[in-house]
Amino acid sequence: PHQKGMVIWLMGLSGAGKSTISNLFEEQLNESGFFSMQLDGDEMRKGLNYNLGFSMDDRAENIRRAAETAKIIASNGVIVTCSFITPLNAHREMAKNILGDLYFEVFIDCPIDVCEQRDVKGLYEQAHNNTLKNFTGVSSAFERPTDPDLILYTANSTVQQCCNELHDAVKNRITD
Ligand code: GGZ
Ligand code: DAT
Repeated sequence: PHQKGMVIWLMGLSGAGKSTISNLFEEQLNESGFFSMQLDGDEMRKGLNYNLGFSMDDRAENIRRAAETAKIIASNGVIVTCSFITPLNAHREMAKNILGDLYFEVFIDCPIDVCEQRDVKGLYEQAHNNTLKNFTGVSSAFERPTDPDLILYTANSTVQQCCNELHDAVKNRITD
């Protein structure tokens, strides 16, 4: 089958499961012969976006650059999975405006107390100690998305179940 490019935009709190789902999804796409790539906040902030922090203006610029980068890649027929917190509705609207028909919005939904219990990188503890400022969900806003294309609940389902749901939701869009 002929592959079509698209951008799967995963958003949600730190620790919700964006990177974990993106990693398994990409692996499974590539195993089935699709060509996919991942972009994520952590990686982009080490390179292209090294000069950006976590003020709302910097987050907006981080997301703008990520969306423009994803657009270039997806326009070449690649399935791009983007993992960014994307905390505000305004950020989501910007990504959608940049990406147009390429854009597919997925809310990785997980209660904050579960993210805090996971505390994958110890950042919630630092945020509560106030050694890390402007931390999403603790000391910086996260607006619940109002109209995502798909919601994946990670608190009571496995990574594999989430990837299956994601695959079902996009399978008609990645081939022509
Ligand atoms: C939120 C922060 C912060 C603050 C560092 N607030 O769990 P992680 O580590 O890997 O994911 C978080 C990542 C968020 O970057 P994004 O580019 O996705 O954010 S945004 O879309 O809002 O631009 C976390 C780490 O960076 N991190 N400090 N203050 N997350
Ligand atoms: P994020 O990239 O959103 O910051 P992460 O992928 O680094 O989050 O961490 C998510 C943690 O949650 C990781 O330890 C795996 C665990 N987890 C449990 N169930 C999950 C699911 N259904 N989907 C994704 N991650 C899950």
